[in-house]
Amino acid sequence: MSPRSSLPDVSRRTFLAGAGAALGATALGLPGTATAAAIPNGASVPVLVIGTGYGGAVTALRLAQAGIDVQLVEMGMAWDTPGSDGKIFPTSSAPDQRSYWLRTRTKQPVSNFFGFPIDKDIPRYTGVLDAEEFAGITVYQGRGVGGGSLVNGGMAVTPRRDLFNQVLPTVDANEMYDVYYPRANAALGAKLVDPAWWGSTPAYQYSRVGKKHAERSGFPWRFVPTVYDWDYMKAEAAGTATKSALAGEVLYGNNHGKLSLQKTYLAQAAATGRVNISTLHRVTSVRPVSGGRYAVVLEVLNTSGTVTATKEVTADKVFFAGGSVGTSKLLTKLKATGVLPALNGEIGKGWGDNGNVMCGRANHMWDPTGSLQSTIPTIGIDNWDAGGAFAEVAPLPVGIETYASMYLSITRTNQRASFSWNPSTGKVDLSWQTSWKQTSITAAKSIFDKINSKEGTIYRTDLFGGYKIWNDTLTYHPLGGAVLGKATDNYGRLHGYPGLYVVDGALIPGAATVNPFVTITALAERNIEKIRATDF
Ligand code: FAE
Repeated sequence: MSPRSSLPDVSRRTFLAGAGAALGATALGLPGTATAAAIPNGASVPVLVIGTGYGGAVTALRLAQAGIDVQLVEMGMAWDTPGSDGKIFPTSSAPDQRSYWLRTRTKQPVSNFFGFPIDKDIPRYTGVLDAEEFAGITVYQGRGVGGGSLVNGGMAVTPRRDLFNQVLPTVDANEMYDVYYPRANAALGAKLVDPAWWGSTPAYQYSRVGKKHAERSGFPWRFVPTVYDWDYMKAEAAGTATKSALAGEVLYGNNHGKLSLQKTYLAQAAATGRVNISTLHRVTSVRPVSGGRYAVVLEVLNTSGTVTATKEVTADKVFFAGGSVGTSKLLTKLKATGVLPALNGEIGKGWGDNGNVMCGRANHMWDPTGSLQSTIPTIGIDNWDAGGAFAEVAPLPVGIETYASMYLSITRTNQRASFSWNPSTGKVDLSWQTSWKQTSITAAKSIFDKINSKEGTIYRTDLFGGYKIWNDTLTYHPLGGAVLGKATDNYGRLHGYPGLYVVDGALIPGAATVNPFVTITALAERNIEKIRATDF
């Protein structure tokens, strides 16, 4: 891929189909949305996929390659057209309406800096990052064509093989490690950073400091592959390409360099000519109709989030790929309200936060982490066996020297929550309690208490408000809610309804031991291969 490349031509053509209908949005100087190609009311399709994240993209590609037409439905925007500033996505340091899904104030994971709150008011808009608030936890998710791949850190981590049975005990690990993980990693474009460049570029000084401190305290660490185009990042560093990872872009999308699903699975799917995507369409209901088919109700949204129309279409088969939260909420509602009463009692259960907890450490003045920090993490500290934590060394890309080392820890935790329908609010609740994060904090402390003691350093208390050391109120990695082998059979077929499938992070029971998107992708590859062979 050339340093200045963006979407491959074929996918641009498909995603840009119907740009005329985007006029309302582009006239305001906001990114457009390809709605002209949207599925018409009353349409009948063989396959409808709800959501365009990892599970949805794998499903669409593999079915389309087998000659099956696929209709993808995505509640978020297309993210294919620049706004009046010439950019599709804003930087992390200057969030605007594009940054958040229907919020009027930002909700940044690092909410304070030197103690001062940094969140700000923004116009309500169908932006790219959803900070969805439940009673005990905020769940960050991507919204738009590409789902979480639009906003995530790109860390493409395959779990340790010896831990896989704890994650998905009913899945054959040999098959996963011999066939589906390699297939997923190849299609995602996962690659390791060039260690020599990493060892010298100012952009990874923060990582090198993290490695040094881990080593000095006796912790194993490892490079993790990512889905960023490393040649592009080198060109950014050399000043020959427009900066993206080196300009603080990640949380609200990367304008360049990141191999989001738009550039990988979804581009390949578009190239088959068998895939159509309806953006700003939200699925609200799926019910059985005659002939073993399903009626799917869709709300059409404008960029303020207002429902402007409702459609009903029918499909032979429906794949739920709305992400752990999106799929679980929909299925929980449909079971509780009697629309899909034969779904079993496992719907909505087994949800977890992948043990996510964040913290920062204050380094000495002789250990600067650098004013230039790549937003794409490259290493993890592995203390899983001794302390139950895998910690990614994360950036704090604010453009000045902060002397901070940031970490997102993924920890061993058995805490699981359930989704339930609340008839009085007409919403789905989640039973997660903030206090359940204590297990994760204890696990993360197994690494950072030791490093602090060895280095003579302390935790930062100025980053999360209220002098908090731990950000224990969020997750980036929602998992579970329609668990494989429980709510579904061992390949994601929902019990009670032939032709309904779950293909996303909802299948994974609450924790993956590492960042989850490679496992979600590999599992989707495994399941769709079986489903395509036996159910079509
Ligand atoms: P997901 O990618 O969330 O896609 C679901 C899609 O469905 C979304 O586009 C939704 O808008 C759409 N949708 C939901 N409900 C509906 C509906 N009713 N109608 C129509 N559309 C709907 O699902 N993971 C890693 O492995 N490495 C990382 O470095 C990493 N960093 C992250 C950083 C951030 C800030 C965030 C938010 C996540 C990160 N993750 C990371 C998690 C990863 O992105 C996530 O596990 C996957 O995106 C989940 O994939 P799914 O296919 O389950």
